[in-house]
Amino acid sequence: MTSVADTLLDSDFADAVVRGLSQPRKVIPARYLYDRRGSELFEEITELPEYYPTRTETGLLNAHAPEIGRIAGTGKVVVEFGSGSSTKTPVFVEALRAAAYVPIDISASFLRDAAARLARMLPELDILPVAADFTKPIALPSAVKGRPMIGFFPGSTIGNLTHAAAVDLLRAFRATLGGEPWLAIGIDLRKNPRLIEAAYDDSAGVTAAFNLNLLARINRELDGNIPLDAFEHRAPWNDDLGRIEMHLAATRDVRFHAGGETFSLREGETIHTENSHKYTIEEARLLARAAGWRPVRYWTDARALFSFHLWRG
Ligand code: AVI
Repeated sequence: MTSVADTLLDSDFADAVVRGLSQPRKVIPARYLYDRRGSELFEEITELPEYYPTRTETGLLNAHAPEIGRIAGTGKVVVEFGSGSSTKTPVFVEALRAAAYVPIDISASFLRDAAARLARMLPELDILPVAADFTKPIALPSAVKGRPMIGFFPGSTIGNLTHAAAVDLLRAFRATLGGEPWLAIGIDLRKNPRLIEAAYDDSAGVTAAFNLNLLARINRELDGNIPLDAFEHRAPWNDDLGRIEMHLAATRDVRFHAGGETFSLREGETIHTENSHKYTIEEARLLARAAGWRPVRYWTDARALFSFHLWRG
């Protein structure tokens, strides 16, 4: 069934595609990678041998969530931003002995499924889902307003934003949580670029399928006729900007229509579809301060692949 949110999203998608493909450097915002198929492919990515972030962060949470509870205090309302499938949630809400859990996600259907799954696992937990765009300040359910809050933002999703947008988002989190909140956030670390490139261009081709699904989505939803065999996935490390990028590169000159417009790309020209910024520990702490948060503690794994931080508002 199509909800109001889905309908709004569709017209946003059309605008973003037409605008993004009309520019000299073609770009489509990364959030459009996540239709149902894209979300399924992303779940597959998280289990790939090369994709170290999910496994490493899960290890950090298993090892340190009780300590986070001891430092921040238990019995708070846990607000998860962009909760998705909520896979890392149980260990966190249990260690924090959460008074309630508020998952926020743009996809109402994903939210419903994840909340139902979590309710079966943790029947005692009060779950109050909110379908909203978490990049803007959000009014939380009145049942939890004014209660002590801890935001939960795992997965290094913060890395998908430019530095300026990341600061804005972290400020919006403070506004949403209100009072003197805490934030528990996962941030992927800068490391040997070869390791990062492998994580974003895996040997099984799942990340390539995830990226190319965006073109298939345009064909499906925006009446497009993009020849998918004229594009390939690329994931170059950009050392100056400290980020891995995803692009869809034309393997030959190509012309197609989508969203009622006609577009053409020369061989080698790309559509930029995602950035995933990597931070040093000091950069992550600076990011916190720039957004009005005070870094309290952080944890990393033995190989320094990934970091998990606790901040105070
Ligand atoms: C969702 N986000 C944190 C992922 C990342 O690692 O930047 C998205 C992703 N793109 C390709 N692989 C994973």
